[in-house]
Amino acid sequence: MEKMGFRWFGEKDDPITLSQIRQIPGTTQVVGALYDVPVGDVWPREKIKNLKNQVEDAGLKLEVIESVNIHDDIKAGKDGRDKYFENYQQTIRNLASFGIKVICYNFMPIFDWMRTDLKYQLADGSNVMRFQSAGLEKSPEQIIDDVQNGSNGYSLPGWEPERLTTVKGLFKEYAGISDNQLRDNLQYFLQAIIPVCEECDVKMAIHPDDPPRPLFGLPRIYKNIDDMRQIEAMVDSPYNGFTICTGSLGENPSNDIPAIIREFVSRNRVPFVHARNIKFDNEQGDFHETAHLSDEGSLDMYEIMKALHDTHFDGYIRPDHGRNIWGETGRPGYGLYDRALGIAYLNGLWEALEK
Ligand code: CS2
Ligand code: MN
Repeated sequence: MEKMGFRWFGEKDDPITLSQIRQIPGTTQVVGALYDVPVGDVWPREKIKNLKNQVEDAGLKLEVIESVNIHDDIKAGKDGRDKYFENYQQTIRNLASFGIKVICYNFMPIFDWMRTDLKYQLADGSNVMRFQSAGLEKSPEQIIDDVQNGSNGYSLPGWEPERLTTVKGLFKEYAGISDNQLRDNLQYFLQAIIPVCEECDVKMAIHPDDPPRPLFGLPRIYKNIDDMRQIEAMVDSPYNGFTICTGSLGENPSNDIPAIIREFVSRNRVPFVHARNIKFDNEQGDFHETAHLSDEGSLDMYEIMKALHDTHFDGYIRPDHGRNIWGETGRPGYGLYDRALGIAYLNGLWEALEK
């Protein structure tokens, strides 16, 4: 696939190098971000330029940013959010001037994805992330403390030790915010930034809630096809787009991913796809992550790729979380080897579809 990418966490934080990424066959794009700019601040041109140059010097392209995160004042609809809109608009302009075409973001209150186990061992000896609802009976505070004291070494995104004190306060700010209010806050944000996106030719691509179900009483608004239709209608523009994350949406067994792809790719609303598989552990929808292959998980990756092919998808795509294999110990879900195998597999399916 022409715009196959690989997520990279930057020189400082990622044990994987750009030259390793360059050697994954069929990979042309790096999906990157600045990790040292506080949420809500403008991304400085100089830093974007450095990242861009690094990626291009390695023989790769940087056209997708994941993520430019959204300040909680915007998500919670606080007074004073307007200054963050201006900052976000400026960040879009700065990114556009270095050739960025897509910005992935999410609108999950407080956290990014949530798992209860970052190092679950599969029968083959590899490690993956797992989600069990039983682990969630505890209060968020208790879970936060457990994660903080956990032995995994890595924290969940948004649960980093330096952020945890603020996080406890943030729960109060979201108390009583309904799904509808969160939707209004997203619409207000999109109305402020999409005109700038249109002007700069940068597409926004919202990432699904992961897992796509209510958590800790916090509102959640991108869980299924109905949510997507509501988000699509908020601002009628192809620049108001989606990241279709097959794993995240697939974590709800009633989401039909090929049908979602067929509907939204046909309407030109999908600039970015995350392709990965998961496997359900029981009827309650507890799941763990797996290798990308259909046979390894519960999702039919052939049908997913076929839906993309049939709808002439020509956006950006990347493998998502993989297993940690072959002795790898880095960031959960973001090792080199299994994601590289994922790329080879996805490109193989695509070549067969093309022929
Ligand atoms: C990613 C998300 O690691 C992942 O699962 O797909 O963290 C994603 O980067 C964000 O939700 C997008 O803002
Ligand atoms: Mn994803």
